[in-house]
Amino acid sequence: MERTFVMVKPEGVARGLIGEVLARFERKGLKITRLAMGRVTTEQAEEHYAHLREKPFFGELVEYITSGPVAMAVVEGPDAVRHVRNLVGATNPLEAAPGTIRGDFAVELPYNIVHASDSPESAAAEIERFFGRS
Ligand code: IDP
Ligand code: MG
Repeated sequence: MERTFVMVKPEGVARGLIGEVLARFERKGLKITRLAMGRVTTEQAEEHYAHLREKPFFGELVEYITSGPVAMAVVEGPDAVRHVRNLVGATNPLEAAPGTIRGDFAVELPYNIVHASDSPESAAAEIERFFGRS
């Protein structure tokens, strides 16, 4: 069993896509074991996207992710990290295959509907960052 962290980003929440996004993980056979609405603080955003700090779009990215309410979930199952990344699709909506979340619901960066952890180690850090120690 593996755990991963998923966030429906502000435009996904604003567009009413929380249920649509989470349903895809459930339909796949994965389990949602934690769920919360919240706001990402600037401090959390800068930490969460630290790997992109040198990119020219970093400021815009932090502004975007802190711009409105988000939905956060822990999703569990065998190889949950890789299954969820497959369901989410490529980072750039232009490259995300139809049938994936980003391929079906997004058109341009940085607005790609959903975040999902890229490794079990990132998942553990992100779950602690957004849900706290459990
Ligand atoms: P990921 O979300 O698929 O893991 P990362 O490379 O970790 O992709 O990037 C984090 C987020 O930063 C992306 O989901 C997207 O919202 C934003 N982003 C990534 N690359 C670009 C870019 O070239 N321009 C604008 N935003 C970007
Ligand atoms: Mg990433």
